[in-house]
Amino acid sequence: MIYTDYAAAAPAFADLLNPAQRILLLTHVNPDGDAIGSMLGVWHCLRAMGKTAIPLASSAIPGYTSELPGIEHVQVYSRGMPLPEADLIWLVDTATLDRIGQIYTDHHDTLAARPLVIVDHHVTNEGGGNLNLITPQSASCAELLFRLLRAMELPVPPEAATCFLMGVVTDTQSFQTSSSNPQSLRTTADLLEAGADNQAVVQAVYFSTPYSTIRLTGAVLETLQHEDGLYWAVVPQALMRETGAADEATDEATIRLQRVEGLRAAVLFKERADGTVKISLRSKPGIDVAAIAKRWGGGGHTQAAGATLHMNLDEAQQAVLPVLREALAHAQ
Ligand SMILES: [Mn+2]
Repeated sequence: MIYTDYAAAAPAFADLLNPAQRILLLTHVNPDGDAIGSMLGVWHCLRAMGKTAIPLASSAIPGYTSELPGIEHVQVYSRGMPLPEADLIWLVDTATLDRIGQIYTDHHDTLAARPLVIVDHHVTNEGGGNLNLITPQSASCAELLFRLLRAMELPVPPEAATCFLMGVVTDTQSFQTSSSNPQSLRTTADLLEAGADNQAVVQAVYFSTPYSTIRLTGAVLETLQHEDGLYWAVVPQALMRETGAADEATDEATIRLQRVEGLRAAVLFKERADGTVKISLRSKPGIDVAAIAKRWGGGGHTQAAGATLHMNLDEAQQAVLPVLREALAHAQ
């Protein structure tokens, strides 16, 4: 069953959740603030209900989430680890099951054998769970979860509210994204009233950038090229090594790219240690980058999407830039 409205979904979620005692919480690989904030916010709520919940990240958490309340309970999966016992799996902020990463690769049979609930806001999510709430209009998964839990009349402790606020603030970039809407602002007001620590989130997201990230961002912006409204930059693996920047550090460059006047679409090509190339696509309304990312098995949102390309940096640029040029030409 796929719901798009949290209030309509609430009774069905309560039916599945009430008998469950051990709940495994999962989210996407290379988790961002919305992934971790969503997962940990739900964890606090389930714990307040007296349930055992296990938040398991597929890969390392971003540095700015490292001080969220309860973060020490998040386990990080490593290859070959057994999957914790659970009678329900709750997947958040993840468009497709294979986006769970190595956990999916190692345990897809186990995952398929257990009841799965999905709450997500990615437009490309096709709803592979036994029960799904998918609301692409929601600017973050965290705000959708908060509204769902409230509709289920479940307790949302202040620590949960702080985690959910992390999701809202990072996915909307503090209400700068085109997905930000009156509902996100109302939900944020409710989160603050529920005791969310806004200053802690703001400090972590905006005033704790590692020096190595700033240095990397400068070097990446040196590679910036453009052609009409199309902007792109590259991050060779050597640059990651030279600056010692963390994997998530390139997010800062992606945010900077979007600030250029007259930009219609942008792409950051990042060479990963395994030789694949991660593309991060951003666009202005009228250009659907989720559809473009899908060509290479990626996904995301209409104005912000990504994919992994199994080719080198040069080949990736030769593959992606013509597709973007065509998308821009068609949108004119
Ligand atoms: Mn999200």
